[in-house]
Amino acid sequence: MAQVDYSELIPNNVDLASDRRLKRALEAWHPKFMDWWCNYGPDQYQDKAVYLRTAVSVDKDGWAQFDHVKMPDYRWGIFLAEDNRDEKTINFGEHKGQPVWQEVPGEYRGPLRRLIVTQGDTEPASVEQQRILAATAPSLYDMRNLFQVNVEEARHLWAMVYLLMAHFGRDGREEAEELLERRSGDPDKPRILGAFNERTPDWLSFYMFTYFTDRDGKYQLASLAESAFDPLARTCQFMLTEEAHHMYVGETGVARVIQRACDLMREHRTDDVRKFGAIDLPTLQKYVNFHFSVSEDLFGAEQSTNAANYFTQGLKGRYMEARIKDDHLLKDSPYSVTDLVDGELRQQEVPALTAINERLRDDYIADCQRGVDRWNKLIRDAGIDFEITLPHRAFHRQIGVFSGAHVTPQGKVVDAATWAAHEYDWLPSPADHEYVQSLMQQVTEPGRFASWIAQPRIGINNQPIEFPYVKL
Ligand code: BYC
Ligand code: FE
Ligand code: FE
Repeated sequence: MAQVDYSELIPNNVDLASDRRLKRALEAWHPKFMDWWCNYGPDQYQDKAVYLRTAVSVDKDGWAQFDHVKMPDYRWGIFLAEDNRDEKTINFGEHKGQPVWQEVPGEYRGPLRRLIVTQGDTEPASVEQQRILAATAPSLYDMRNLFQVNVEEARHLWAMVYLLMAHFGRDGREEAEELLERRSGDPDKPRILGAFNERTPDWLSFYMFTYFTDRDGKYQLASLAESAFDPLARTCQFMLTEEAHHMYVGETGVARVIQRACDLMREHRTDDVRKFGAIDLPTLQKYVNFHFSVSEDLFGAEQSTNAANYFTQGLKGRYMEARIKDDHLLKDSPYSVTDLVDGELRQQEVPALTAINERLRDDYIADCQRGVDRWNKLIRDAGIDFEITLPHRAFHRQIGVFSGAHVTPQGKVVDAATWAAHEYDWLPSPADHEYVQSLMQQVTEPGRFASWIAQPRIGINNQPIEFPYVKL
């Protein structure tokens, strides 16, 4: 391979040029990453110019540069958020008040490596899940957003690989290789977390995924951004700037599907918008039920000693740890969790330390609800009597205390037969999937949109809606 100037090719603020060992490790990994990207990243369109945002530095001017680039030429950079505080100290846990760590303490090598690998694994997984969507993009604007999300998730993989290579020696290099070897949905070498082995077969699923599952990313990254291991904290802080756009794609995507349905309902005075090639609100509700419940699972068990240890050791904090008004040790604090006792859902006080996962899930659910409220406002403003709701947290769970139970979206525990009789009232049925799939026809004329989705209110980076976001 020709000599590559890595400090040029990989925009970074980690002084890559002067770290020869790290540079060598990345040089060995880079071609494997490119192989993965070309074979398991976006299918086709790799030779098309896409209007992408690239981060070339972490400051105000550098982190969002827009230009038409071909995806393989995207500059996947390595950035840590700047932190100018000289004496930054740990905010929580048994090391509270001590200086943050610039190197991995020997006793926490195992758990830190595991957290970084779990996080890192989700990033390429989501790219694999979204691989075939461009072929059915409802517009060039949407196709561009898909590719933007994909290149940034790949950058998040780079971010975690950087940490593994810079701080975990040979083990880290091996983990970096394995991150390229597991595959979403492959029974022999699946991705680590459940939601990342599900399929994302259509664009409604894509918007739901970026609304609900990328939002899990926001909360997990935010809690890792509190870590006493400072390089991890600062890496995650910077990743969060990109996460906002992914959730925007999800929230506005779902909103536009709702808008289209409402417009047709009003225009034709009917609930049956399928006749007009749109997605009816009850079907959309089922997709909400599915993606919300699958994403809730990503927070782990309601009560977890792993999570308690991560907190006490200072590895993973709570959402906005510094803003919480308590002792940040949680030795004797209680926290109220929903539990399943003798087949009934009950509130229980448990030690706050073991309820760290549940607390983060609570923050997440409240955040999910805010967007749902905005969707409902669109429906109300259209004069339509329908409300989208988040299902009960115990509904359709695979991880944690509710995983064996059958619970309705309203939070009623039912028997297996009742569940089976209603499953497809609550979750998308094969016929729903088939219907949504039947709508997925690619639209490539600039400024035009598929029948089932309204156009966005504004373009990307102040460009008009009919801008050639992808040059085909
Ligand atoms: N699937 O004690 P518990 C993102 C396992 S999304 C499969 O609760 P703990 C993104 C668990 O490993 C953000 N297994 O677990 C979004 C444990 O196994 P062992 C992703 C699961 O340790 C969109 C056992 O069950 N980042 O960035 O508290 C696009 C006991 O559970 C699952 C992170 O998740 C599951 N869902 O783990 C792109 C942050 N849940 O030890 C990107 C990193 C639990 O008994 N990860 N298990 O064999 C973590 O912080 C934690 O590992 C968990 C909870 C949140 C996953
Ligand atoms: Fe990500
Ligand atoms: Fe994301």
